[in-house]
Amino acid sequence: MSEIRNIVILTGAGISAESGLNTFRGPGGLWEGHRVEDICTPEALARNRELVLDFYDQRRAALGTVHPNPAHEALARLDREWRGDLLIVTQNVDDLHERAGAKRLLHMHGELMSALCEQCGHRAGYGGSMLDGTLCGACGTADALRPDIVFFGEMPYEMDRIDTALAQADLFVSIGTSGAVYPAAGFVRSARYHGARTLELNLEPSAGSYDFDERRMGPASVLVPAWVD
Ligand code: BJW
Repeated sequence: MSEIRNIVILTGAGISAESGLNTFRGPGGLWEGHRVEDICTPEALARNRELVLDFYDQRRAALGTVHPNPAHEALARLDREWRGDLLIVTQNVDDLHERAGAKRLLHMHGELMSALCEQCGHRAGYGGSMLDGTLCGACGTADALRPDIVFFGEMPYEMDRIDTALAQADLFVSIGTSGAVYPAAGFVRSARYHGARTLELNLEPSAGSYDFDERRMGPASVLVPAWVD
């Protein structure tokens, strides 16, 4: 990697699968028997508020039972040791990258362990239930907290920072994502357009697999440490 200085890494649900968290698509990848695209919308939250808040309360609680796997640990090692610029852009709402020790990380689709106030837009770390009428710490409104998760039709976080990093990347690596959801699915083309080399690490080829210069297929817990080391 001698000619490489700036690295952007995109991760998806596949990197956390071997930690025991379900992916969204493919066999068994259903959200309570529904397509994620039908449920993860602001409209569905408005229609079924209690159901959705309860579902995320349970997901938040379940995070405590899972642990980072060798793929998260390898990326955290790379983050610690890489002297050039590096940005891990995760689509995942779990906190396994940070628990493995990654620092140069952003959550473009939000975080399970954070709440968003629908009244004032304040975002803050949150570990409890959103069904108990907790007041927003910033504006004091009750019953206005929702999961800080980017639903379909909402703008992902930190797009300016991501676009800048993609434009400066020498290497773009995509790990464990199906390439079914935009704008993340378009990052490979953007990085290539700006001259980056592109690599996909996945269990099976993603929707945009042939946009990558190189593809390696297998479980993330094996492929990612092998690539990093
Ligand atoms: C392994 C493995 C192992 C398994 N090792 N690998 C029509 C055309 C184009 C776009 C649109 C369209 N209509 C609407 C849109 C836009 C829409 C969209 O993309 N829709 C598609 C369905 C078509 N996107 C949006 O609305 C986004 N916002 C937006 O576009 O704003 C406007 C904008 C304009 C201009 C610039 C920027 C923005 C918002 C998307 C929000 C997504 N939110 C979710 C929330 C889930 C909440 C929850 O957790 O409950 O984010 S949906 C869900 O999908 C989640 C994920 O982050 C995301 C991606 O899924 P991911 O990670 O790829 O998982 P899977 O399951 O799909 O794939 C897993 C992969 O792992 C597979 O490939 C396996 O092979 C692999 N794998 N085991 C390695 N052991």
